[in-house]
Formats: sequence, C-alpha cells, structure tokens
Amino acid sequence: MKTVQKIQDIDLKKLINKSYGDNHNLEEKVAGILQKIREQGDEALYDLTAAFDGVDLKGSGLRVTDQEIWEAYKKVDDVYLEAISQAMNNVRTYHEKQKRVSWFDIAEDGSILGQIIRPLQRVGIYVPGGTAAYPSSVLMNALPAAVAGVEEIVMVSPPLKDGSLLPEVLVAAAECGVKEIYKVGGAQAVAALAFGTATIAPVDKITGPGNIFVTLAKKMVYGTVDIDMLAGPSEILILADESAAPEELAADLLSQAEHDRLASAILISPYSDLLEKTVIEVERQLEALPRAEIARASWDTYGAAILVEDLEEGINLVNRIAPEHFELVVQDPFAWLGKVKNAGAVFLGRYTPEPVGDYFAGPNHILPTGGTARFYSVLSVDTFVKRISVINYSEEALQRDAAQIAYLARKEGLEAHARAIEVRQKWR
Ligand code: HSO
Ligand code: ZN
Repeated sequence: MKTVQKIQDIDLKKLINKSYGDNHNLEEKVAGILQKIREQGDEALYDLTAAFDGVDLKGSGLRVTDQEIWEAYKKVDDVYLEAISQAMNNVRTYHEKQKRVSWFDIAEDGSILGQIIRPLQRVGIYVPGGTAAYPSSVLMNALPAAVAGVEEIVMVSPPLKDGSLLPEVLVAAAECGVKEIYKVGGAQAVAALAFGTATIAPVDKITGPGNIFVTLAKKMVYGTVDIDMLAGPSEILILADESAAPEELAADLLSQAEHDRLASAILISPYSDLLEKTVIEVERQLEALPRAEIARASWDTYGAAILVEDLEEGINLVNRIAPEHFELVVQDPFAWLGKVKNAGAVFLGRYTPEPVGDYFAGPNHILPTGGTARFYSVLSVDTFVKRISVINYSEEALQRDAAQIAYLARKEGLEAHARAIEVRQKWR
C-alpha cells in the first residue's frame, strides 16, 4: 500500500515527469510519417491506416458517409441522446459567455482604433480512438468552435478494426453540426489536416488531445497551422481538509487514474489521518473497478498522498505542480480560490467531483497537463478566433504625430518609413 509522504520527501519531477520532451526516436518516426503524407497524400493515408489501424479503407473511402451517420443514430439509445443533448446545452451556454466583442474607440481628433474578432475558417478536431474515443471530447472541441463561428469543422478519428467509428462519437459529432468526418488517426491524420491531401483540405488549426504520436505531430506542424496545446495524460490534484470524506476523495482520485497508466492522482492535506484513510480507501475501491489494472498502474507510479504543514503550504505546492484538474475540498473553498495561480480547472467543494466537469457542467475538459497550466489555458472560444487590429488615423492626428513617427523611423534607419509619413504632410 502507498505510504503517506511528507512534502520534503517528494520528488515532484518524478511525479509529473511525463513530458514529451525526450523522444528522439519517436520524433524521427513521426517526422517520417509527416513526410510521407506530404509526398504521397491520400495513398499514404490508406497505407498507414492499414499498417497502424489494421483496416483497408481503399474500397469505402476515408470520409464518413451520411449513410454511416444514419446507421450510427440507429445504434444509440434515447437515454444517450437525452444525456448528450443536455450536456451540449450546458457546454454551449457556458462557452457563449466567452464570446468576445469587436470594439472601436473614437478619439477626439477623429481617429478610430479598434479590434475585430474573426473566427478561424477551417479547423480540425482530433478525437482519439479505442477506449479513449470519448463522445464528450467531441462536444468539448466542436461546440466552442461552433460558438466562435468557425464555418468548417472537420473531425478525424482512427477507425476501429471493422473500419467504423464508434456510433456514439458519430452521433455526438452530427449533433454538434460537424459535417466532415474522416476515418484517420495518429500522426498521419495530423499531417493530412496540416498539409492537405486530395481528399482532406488543409485546416487552419488542429485541436484536441491524442496519444504521443499525435502530440508530437501537432508540435511539428505548429507554424504551418496553429494548435491548441500539447496535452498529455490526465491529472487530478486534491487539496483537502478534515471536512473531506476519504471515500469521496478516493473515488475522485481513481476517476482520473482510470484514464491512463500515465495519469496522475495526488492528494495533499495537512491531516495525516485523512491521508491514511484515503489511501486505504483507494485500495478498497480499486478492487471493484473494471479498469483496475490501468488505475492501479497509474496510482502506483504517479499517485501520491502528501502531508503538508497547513493549507497555505498545500496551495503553494499546488501552484508548483500546476495540475490539470484541481479539487479544493475544504470547508470554505472560495476563501482559497484567490491563491490559485496555476491550474487548468478548479473544482470547488464536496459536491463538485471532477467528472461533473468532464461531462456536464459546461466548462471545457480539454485542459493543459504536465505542468503546462503555468502558461496554457483551457480550450475555449478564444482558441478558435483571431483578433485583428483596426487603425484609422484622421488627418489631424497624422499632422500632429508625423514628426515623432518620422523621427523614430529614421532612428531605425528606415527612410522610406519616414517618407510615407511625410509625403502626406505636403497636402496641407
Ligand atoms: N478527464 C479527461 C476528459 C474526459 N473524462 C473525457 C472522461 N471523458 C480530461 O483530462
Ligand atoms: Zn476524465
């Protein structure tokens, strides 16, 4: 069983050291895949899908047909449709609030300065395959893009062995208004979205989490297209006081541990009794989990119960770790919120277990991991828009500022800049 550790005995780097920094072999492989797609387009997509996913799509094609969507609807039940539609409402409503407005300032001299917001035109959303093909992630990608006003939302996801995509994933995509879906995954899908092939037109941005191949590919195509972030395995970090219930804390830790062997689940508290009881609870609950094997691997390597002096020290540690999900299970969570500097999302109080956010409340579940919450933000409507500056100088303003602008231009040795200003002074 895991032992409770004191803060000074913790090797933080080990706990969250899952960064994709040192992957030279894989990087070479991924670079090879990108190159192949660039040179051979669709043909390479078919080849690599046969090689990696074990499916030959040459007969049926890469794109999901209306017929397949129709078939998918027949396979899902009403309870699913109702749950997904309620979740969609919540997610859409929340993201509507993130919309920014364009603005213009009119100065007394008649000049107008402003900023206009424009959606990206075409974006690609990546949905992982296999047991990580989450319909909820379709919503979390597609709805903010739709709210932002993106016209073309393209989805890619690796096919199952029979050449299909999960019906729940297809239905979620259709419900969100995604009209272009391709059965490709991995680095090859990212490459196709970035460079384009005969079948898949290139996009402006690629979002959504994936495995290490996908993540490395996103890193490498950044610049050709934009990306949302480099996301790794899930994490949960809980800061709890004596008001928390070990049974609930253990359940929350396991809710993230079951995602991935590399997921991390950490509990921090000044109460050693609470830590010890929770560790025992984790063991007990693990026995009854269908994905116990994955959750145990995660808990054994990247799980921790850490004793701190007080909540103040606890929150400092949280900020150093910069977790993806941060649960504040203390008596007065709002009193501590002001001290949170680095976290992807904060879950306050006993009645906000992390899965509330994964599926339903409204905020996005595509979040920075691996300490990158220091500089990345949660996926949002902002992910899908650009800001464009607007400048309209009046004659009065130009006459007033001309000398200073020309002076600065000449300081930089840029005479033509200065003359573009001064040529207009001759009008007077
Ligand atoms: N917790 C995951 C998202 C997710 N959970 C999808 C369930 N389904 C993000 O870290
Ligand atoms: Zn989750």
